[in-house]
Amino acid sequence: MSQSSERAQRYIDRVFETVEQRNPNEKEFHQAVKEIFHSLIPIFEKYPIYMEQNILERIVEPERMISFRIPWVDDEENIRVNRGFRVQFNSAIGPYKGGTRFHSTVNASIIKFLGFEQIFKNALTGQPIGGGKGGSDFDPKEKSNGEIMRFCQSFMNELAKHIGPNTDVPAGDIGVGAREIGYLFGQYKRLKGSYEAGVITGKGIHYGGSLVRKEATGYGLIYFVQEMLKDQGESLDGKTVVVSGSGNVSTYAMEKAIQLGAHVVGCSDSSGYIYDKNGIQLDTVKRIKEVERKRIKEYVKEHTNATYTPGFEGIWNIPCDIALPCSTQNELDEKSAKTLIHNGVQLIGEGANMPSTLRAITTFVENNILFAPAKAANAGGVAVSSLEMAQNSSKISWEFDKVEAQLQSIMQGIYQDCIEASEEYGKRGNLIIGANIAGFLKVADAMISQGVI
Ligand code: NDP
Ligand code: 2IT
Repeated sequence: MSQSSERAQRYIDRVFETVEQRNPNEKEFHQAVKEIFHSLIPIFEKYPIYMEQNILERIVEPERMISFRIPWVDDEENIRVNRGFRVQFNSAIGPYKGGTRFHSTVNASIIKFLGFEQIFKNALTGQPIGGGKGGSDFDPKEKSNGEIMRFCQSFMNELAKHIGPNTDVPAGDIGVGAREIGYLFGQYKRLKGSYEAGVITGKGIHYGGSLVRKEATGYGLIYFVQEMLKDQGESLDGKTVVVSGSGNVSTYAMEKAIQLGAHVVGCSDSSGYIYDKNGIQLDTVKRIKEVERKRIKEYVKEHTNATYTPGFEGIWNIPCDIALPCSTQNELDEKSAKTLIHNGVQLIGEGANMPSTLRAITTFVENNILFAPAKAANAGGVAVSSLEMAQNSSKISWEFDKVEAQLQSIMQGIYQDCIEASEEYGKRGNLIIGANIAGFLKVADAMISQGVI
């Protein structure tokens, strides 16, 4: 090891220790930080200014972390209490921007890992958006429509004090889709007494939403995968694809993959997975999930050739060319990675945030599997959110084709930036290093220009 790389390593180790001490027991946050830090040594070797400016210690500390009580009344008139969060992580390149997650597992660690990832993802889009994230440990499953609405209103009663079109712009994530965004926006509008459409994204088309936002993360993921395959002289046509989850990201990843000629044979929810060797019938999945809000196992009642297996991790046993983890963090571990490789997988595209464990990632890299990391591959959602903000501030709405073309061009740009950064730092084709470096540099340079912030 050269002297400069030893120095860089010591700096990274010292800051990582501080992160562990300052944020005890936040294992997901530690994991996200570790994943990025690993990639940065070549930058610090080449440009010691980032160490001299102590950028790392600044960037891992949120500008602000808000935690609040959400009291609400259920249908049986019990008073319930949940905990809400918003992390306003970094505003060096624009207002805080990032989704809102409602899931029973949400805690400070989950929100901070998501907010931290969001900083670099948002930078990669090339749009002027900083990093933030929010959510609650509220579990939307089995709740009535009225309960969801009252919860959203109570959540917004506090959140409204901290957000705005030029300060912090939430959107959806797990458990927060068009219905919840509508309730959140409606309450914000009542509280403010003015129509500030750009305060939240993922809105319905009839009240300020953007065409293609619903499809954006899934479509964007497939556009990114398409670029990777193009570089290999290949395409999606005829590839066998498995997609975990059956929510927003999964559904539209499946839709675009099918449009491009892929054969999608499996998807899942948190209870189990389905395998349909004839190809998943997406209309059925959409009806079950988007309209009826039921479990994925209902699918096999209508498609009797398909099978349902309980336990969501088993989905990685299905042989495929392309695996797209699109449900949640750490859903794909080392064992599943080995199974996928054993079955001949060619490419992994992360639609979810941090879906692969660190050991799974190492396994894929060591076996030369093409790997699209989340912060690059799933950036299409937030990119179109930014286009929604642009439409809101100019008070016009763009046609579907125009937004979709911009999404594709943004995903191509992200791919190019990642490839170039991976090349410059000696690891051509390693998109993990490429994404981390390209995202980091944009934010770090903006921070340095703005003084000690
Ligand atoms: P949805 O709520 O629409 O769907 C989530 C899907 O994942 C469901 O099928 C759900 O199953 C499954 N799932 C959720 N949690 C778990 C869990 N703990 N274990 C197993 N399965 C689980 O969310 P999205 O599609 O919006 O989000 C999916 C992922 O993509 C998340 O990691 C999110 O952060 C990420 N993402 C989302 C973006 C967006 O624009 N929406 C943008 C970029 C990334 P069940 O219904 O049974 O819970
Ligand atoms: O993880 C993500 O990028 C999102 N949930 C979307 C964020 C957004 O602001 O559209």
